[in-house]
Amino acid sequence: MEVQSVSTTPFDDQRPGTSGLRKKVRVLRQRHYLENFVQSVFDSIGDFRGRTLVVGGDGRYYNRQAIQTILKMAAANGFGKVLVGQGGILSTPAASCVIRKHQAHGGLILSASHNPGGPDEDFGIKYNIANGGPAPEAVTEKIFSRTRTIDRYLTVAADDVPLDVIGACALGEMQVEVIDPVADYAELMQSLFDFDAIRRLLADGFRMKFDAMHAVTGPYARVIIEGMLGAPQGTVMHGEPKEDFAGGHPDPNLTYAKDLVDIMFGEQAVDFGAASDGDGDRNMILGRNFFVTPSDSLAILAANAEQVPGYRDGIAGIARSMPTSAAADRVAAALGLDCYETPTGWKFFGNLMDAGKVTLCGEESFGTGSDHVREKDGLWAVLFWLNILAVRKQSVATIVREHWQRFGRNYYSRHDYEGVDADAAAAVLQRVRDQFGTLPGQQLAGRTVQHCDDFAYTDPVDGSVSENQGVRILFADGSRIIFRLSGTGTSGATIRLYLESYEPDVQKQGQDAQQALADMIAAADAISGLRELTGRDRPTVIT
Ligand code: VG1
Ligand code: CO
Repeated sequence: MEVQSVSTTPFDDQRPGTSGLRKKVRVLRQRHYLENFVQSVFDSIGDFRGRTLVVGGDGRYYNRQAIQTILKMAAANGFGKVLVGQGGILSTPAASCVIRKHQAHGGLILSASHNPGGPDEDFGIKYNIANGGPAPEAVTEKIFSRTRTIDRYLTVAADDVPLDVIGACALGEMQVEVIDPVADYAELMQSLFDFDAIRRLLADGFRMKFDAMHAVTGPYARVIIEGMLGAPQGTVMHGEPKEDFAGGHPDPNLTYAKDLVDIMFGEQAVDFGAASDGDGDRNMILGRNFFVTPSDSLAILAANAEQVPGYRDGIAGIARSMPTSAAADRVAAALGLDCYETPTGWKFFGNLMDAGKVTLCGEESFGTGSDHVREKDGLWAVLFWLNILAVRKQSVATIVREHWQRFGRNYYSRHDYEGVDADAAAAVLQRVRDQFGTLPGQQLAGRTVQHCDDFAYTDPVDGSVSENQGVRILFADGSRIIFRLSGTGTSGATIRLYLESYEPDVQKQGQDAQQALADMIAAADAISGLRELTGRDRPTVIT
């Protein structure tokens, strides 16, 4: 089969963001656009001749077409083999698992995660390295600089590869193996959690619902939760992956996972509810009439890890992204473990896990995971909770309240202002920055400002430095106000305002978070001029 070298010219703005390149489908479908990016990846990842590449996606619109393009380019560029999920499906954590298990050179994951899908919506592509995790900044910068000089890409003229039947076929010199997208992942989950105990819990009348949001986790949850763990059929809601997520927004939060939230806060509430996002790496955990914040969830998993077989021998350390609440820090301190604070995005956790410094990681944005893979993992978090529930035999709410009693409660909220004018968004952050010199020592929201900065991170393993990762106002009592611009949006800018205050007094732990944080919210607006500069009078989404 003849390799063709197709001449091309660079596109503007192919810089990978928080997790890869995310664009509107109509942008990605421009002639040569996807090819340019894929070839730029291949030109930036070292010698892969004869080695294996993993390819799969969340099943959204354009997934299959993109995979066919990638397979032909992989063959032309000299990969030995591509492992591709049946039907083009691989959740992000499953892709990470497959890369590691089969010692692949890396993988291409096709997803725009929690962003909507369809011809007028979003698509994305991300490269993961041999450890199964997102490419670190050194690699994404190399890819980006290659996109600016690229002048040719390599492909082969061939028929499309059938993706729906498990088995192998040849594409030129390269082998394409269509694999069961669930099998390797399910086996890994079984090795970590006490499936017998969870099976008994479910057989004893414990009721749960899992909302796959018409996205990638449907097949995984059906096999694992309804199949292996024996939950009744219908436990998995919206379990059929759809190219447009049935018109929904596959983001597992209180706003978008509405059907599940209605059940869990209504008269039909069951003992446990959970949801995952478009590509299966996020999770939301609910009890009967009860929402567990992702920051608390990380802290609770860490505090209960010894009850789970995969973590019985203890955890090495904990890492959280900077905007995530400090609830996990308190658990780490109590257990005598190190706790690391990284910039937003999973790529920063990989080095820490590879070096054996941390076992559990989490982000406030509904992401939790461990060193079993190098991505955050939605179903893993759900199974971790089920394992704890099976051992402790208490309700979700009781487990969380007992945690607050012991460690104190970190009141926490994130306010997102989506689709804001980019200049206005930059001006909001700049206005806060301009006060860095005068704020420390001042009283704000009844607290003393201690320190302000632009968060910067020096990787403790490789020494690389990442600057400008969020504007922070830190208070003497541990409270925080943080402003950050999103790196995953595809239209306009998104301002994220993160608010946190610490409450050790059990008597005061029962408030609504928005009420408990009301002074902080008002102070954040006063200092930044957010409403005035953006013309918005309220956030788009509050979590
Ligand atoms: C958001 C979240 C971040 C997460 C990222 C990818 O990024 O805040 O915590 O790692 O999405 O998640 P940003 O730059 O928009 O704040 V996923 O599930 O979209 O891969
Ligand atoms: Co995701």
